[in-house]
Amino acid sequence: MENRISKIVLVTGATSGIGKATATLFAKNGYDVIITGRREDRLEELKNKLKKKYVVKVKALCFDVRKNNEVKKAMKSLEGDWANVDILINNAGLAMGLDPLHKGDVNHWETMIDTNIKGLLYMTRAISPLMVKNGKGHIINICSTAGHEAYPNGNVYCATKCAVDMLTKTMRLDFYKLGLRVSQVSPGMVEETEFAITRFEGDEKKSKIYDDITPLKAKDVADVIFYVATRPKHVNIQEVLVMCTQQAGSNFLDRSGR
Ligand code: NDP
Ligand code: 8X3
Repeated sequence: MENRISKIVLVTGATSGIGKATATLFAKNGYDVIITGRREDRLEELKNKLKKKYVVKVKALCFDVRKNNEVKKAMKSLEGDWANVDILINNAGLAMGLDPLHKGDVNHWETMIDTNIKGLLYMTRAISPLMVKNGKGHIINICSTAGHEAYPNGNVYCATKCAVDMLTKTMRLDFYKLGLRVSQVSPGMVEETEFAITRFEGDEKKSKIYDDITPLKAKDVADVIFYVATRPKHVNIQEVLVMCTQQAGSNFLDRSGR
């Protein structure tokens, strides 16, 4: 294993947005990447593109992070070098709905809890034992400003990201004496993603939340994740909170125009 030249990075939720931009940036820099998501056509398209453009190895795994049996099966399918994931980027996640709690949709809540919290846990449970055995590895969780600050109608989404924040902190306590790094990147608003269209279930009008502000772009967040992942072994960036210039917090947005 130590003869491996390239490092292996696994990015969950690589079919769009931040995950796709991150997988692309790592491939561009010579990493072999494992890309995951539920949309097989997108995974195949990205896999072919990255292999051709950057001449790296790419493995596409199509599964639902909410289903532990699918997670375990997908991770067990990794053979040889692929099994030794150096960097796990727990990115798959979503918001659904933006309503006060008494009007909330319970199915939305369950989807967010199952994806953002349980999915991250299932992935980490599946990947971390080998990292522990190898005495090295880096887990980078994608949280959000929503995990640090409440905003109106954010209720369950904010709570799931708050859980991610606490899991990052507690995982670090579990792993820091075992040679593993645990980091977290918490972005504010990010465009070039499907975040808004997913939150508002395809309603294009409601999803136009970036018209009067210049938010971060997916590749800005990918840059941060890449920086965090490429520090010397003795350096662990525990957390990066990153927002666009026109955002000062979850509830402080300069919407005076792009
Ligand atoms: P996108 O909707 O563009 O990407 C979400 C990704 O997650 C997709 O690749 C999707 O793939 C994957 N995903 C969702 N549900 C599942 C599931 N059940 N199983 C497997 N994969 C799943 O949004 P973003 O890029 O913005 O989101 C990435 C992360 O960034 C999320 O955790 C989000 O909460 C966080 N974030 C986003 C911000 C923003 O403003 N955009 C700001 C702060 C944090 P597929 O549908 O193919 O399964
Ligand atoms: C995404 C950022 O403010 O829409 O996590 O919740 S926000």
